[in-house]
Amino acid sequence: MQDMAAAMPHNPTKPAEHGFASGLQPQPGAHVQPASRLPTGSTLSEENGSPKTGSLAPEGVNATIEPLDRVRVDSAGQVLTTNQGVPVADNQNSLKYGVRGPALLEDFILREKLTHFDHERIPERIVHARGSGAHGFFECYEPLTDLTRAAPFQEAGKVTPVFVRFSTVAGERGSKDTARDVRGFAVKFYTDEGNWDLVGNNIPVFFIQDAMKFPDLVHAVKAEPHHQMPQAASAHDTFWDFVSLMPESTHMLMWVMSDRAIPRSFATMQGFGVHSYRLVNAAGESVFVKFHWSPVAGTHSLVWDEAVKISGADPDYHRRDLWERIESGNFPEYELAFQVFTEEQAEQFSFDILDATKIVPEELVPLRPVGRMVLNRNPDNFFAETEQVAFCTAHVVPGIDFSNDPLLAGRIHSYVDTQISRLGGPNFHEIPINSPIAPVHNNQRDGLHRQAIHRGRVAYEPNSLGGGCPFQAGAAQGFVSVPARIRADEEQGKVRAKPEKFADHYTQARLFFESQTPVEQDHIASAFRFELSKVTVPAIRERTVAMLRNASEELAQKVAMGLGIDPLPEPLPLALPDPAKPEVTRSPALSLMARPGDGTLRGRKVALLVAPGVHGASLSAVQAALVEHGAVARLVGTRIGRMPTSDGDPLDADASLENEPGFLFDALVLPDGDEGVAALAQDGHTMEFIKDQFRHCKAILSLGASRLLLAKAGLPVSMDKSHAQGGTGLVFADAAGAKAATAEFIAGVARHRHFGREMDPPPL
Ligand code: HDE
Repeated sequence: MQDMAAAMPHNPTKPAEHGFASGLQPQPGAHVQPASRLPTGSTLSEENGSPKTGSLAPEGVNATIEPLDRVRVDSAGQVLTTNQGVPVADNQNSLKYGVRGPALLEDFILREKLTHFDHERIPERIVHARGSGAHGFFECYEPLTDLTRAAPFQEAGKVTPVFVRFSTVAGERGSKDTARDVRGFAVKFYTDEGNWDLVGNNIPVFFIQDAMKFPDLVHAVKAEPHHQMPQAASAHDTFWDFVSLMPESTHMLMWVMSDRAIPRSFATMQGFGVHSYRLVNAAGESVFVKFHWSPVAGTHSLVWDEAVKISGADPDYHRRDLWERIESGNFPEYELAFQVFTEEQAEQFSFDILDATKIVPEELVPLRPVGRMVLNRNPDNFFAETEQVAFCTAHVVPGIDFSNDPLLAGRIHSYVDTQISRLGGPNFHEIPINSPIAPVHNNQRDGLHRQAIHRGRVAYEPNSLGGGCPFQAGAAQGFVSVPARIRADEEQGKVRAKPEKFADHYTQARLFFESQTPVEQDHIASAFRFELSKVTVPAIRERTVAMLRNASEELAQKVAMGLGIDPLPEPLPLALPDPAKPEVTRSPALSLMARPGDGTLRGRKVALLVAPGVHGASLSAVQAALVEHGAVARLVGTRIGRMPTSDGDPLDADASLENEPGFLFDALVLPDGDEGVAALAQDGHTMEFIKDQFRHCKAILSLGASRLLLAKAGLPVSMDKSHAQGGTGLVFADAAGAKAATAEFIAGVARHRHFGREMDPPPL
């Protein structure tokens, strides 16, 4: 080492500088192998190691692991090189003529490093720029060969690897996770017969009916072009100007103003294919299908005040939640269901199944569960996988086909087109995360960044010089489009127009609103009020209220009242004055409350407050019970570190009231112990913490002396009961009743929220 150091260029006037001479570098051969060093369950980011140590997929169910292995890079124990593989002697100093002299142009090492750095960023997605991804698998429950020949659905237990990317729509790549927005829910199935991308959202309808309007919609919702504000928010003039002039958006607005648009986590939201697609079986028979993903953990959302606060304290809230669930083995899981209906049934519906602003109510066509998806592996590298993944509605496999939805038609074009500029050319399918597991053979050649080295002189078909290969698969094996007939064509010819039922803009908006629970309806009204209160042009606010009157008089009135609009404006004229009578006028399945989940606490975060002098044993008992039920139970202290307790061993707080504020947790436990409670009572953060937990309707367990804290926070709770207060989610425990109270609290956490105590506006 000494000899080497002497031979290396270094700055003799700064001996402590990094470099071989500094002594800070590991000696050659002394590199520690990360694999032996990483504790089980630690994350890559923590350890900067490269082997995956999170819970890996059960063997055989993550086929992306092996194909991607050929490109995974592990630098453990390796010497630093240039991109040409030349070992780099000094990674600290550029090449200069003398230590104080000019830098030299011949420094190819510096220039290569800077040039690569200068081009590290690629254009972000025009929509859905902010996203988080995960690997996993899809498992089929039973053979569905009567419906489809698509490879993932051919046998019970058939496993297909997937990569999923969740996203917000409007914000830029670095924007906050908890914006009020639609969430993308894009799934890439690496099937035996090529890649199938189900590029969906967490809301089953869309703002517009025709792809022609998509650029207008996106221009309206994104930050306004003159001053580039607001970021990741629809609460501004141009969005509401556009949608209030597009009554077809009313149904989608109801969903986007509901709590669906502020999910608690990616693991607790549904996903939908949105459009009607087709399933095609081996005999070529086809039916229509709508795709639904439902989370096993239940559908849970945030409340608006919480979402706003989280966006400041942890803009990566959903990304972190997804990462941590997977690292800790609480794998997000979703059930896939089909809604299957025939062409003849579709013709009888009161709405048009080609209209993406309409759902097919579950009461009309029930959901048929067909399989489950488990996300069990975090990406190794965000850029290589989550950023470079390219989803596309045109990626279908034999057994899946399109409907004539005009929005879908535009999408089939748009995704490939955008990838060509975003990923720098036509060969993005060769980027490892995008390349199929099924083999690729065709005569497409060349282009920027070509990876494959095609052998031989044949790049055309038909050929005899290559033995006719690659040869056409034929109808039995290859993709065949459904030979669907288009009846109206002959009378109408080419038109720029819509079918009549598309003009019924309000029936399903009403269905959605009326199917919500009163709490959800209140939240929808408050969201409209909030968003429209940010609109500066009064005519836009009034036009929106005029539009809402056609969907729900009650909602329109509430919103108008909140905005000081009196009298109500005339309802907007109806495009279709006499729409068909709907089959269903209430659909309980549309409420978030319809899917409470599996009743476990998996993935929920509970804060247990600590300060020097709390009673340790009672708090530890609650913590153990929470962990047993799958919760992440963290000790949040007046500071981090060890805290003496009143009764024995110290407790170790790994979070503080300052660095993990209350709204980041799903529930709260307040400790017993006079001294500790007094210390907590002196810290203003404690009061904020408790008030937020209360205001956001979360379960609270108060042990022994901690009642004092609730009283000091001025919460409107009766203090003389020793147990749960009905549906309020507040549980008080004394030493004798601690076990029963803990059980009651755990049930309260599983219920997610206790809206019985919600007040609008919030009390002082
Ligand atoms: Fe997209 N959409 N979209 N979209 N979309 C994109 O593709 C587009 C629509 C959706 O995680 C873009 O690679 C058009 C509906 C998701 O990478 C772009 C129309 C639904 C994602 C594009 C729609 C979606 C995108 C931007 C109307 C739900 C993120 C970058 C005709 C069913 C995928 C990119 C990911 C991304 C076009 C409407 C879902 C520009 C033209 C409806 C989840 O190609």
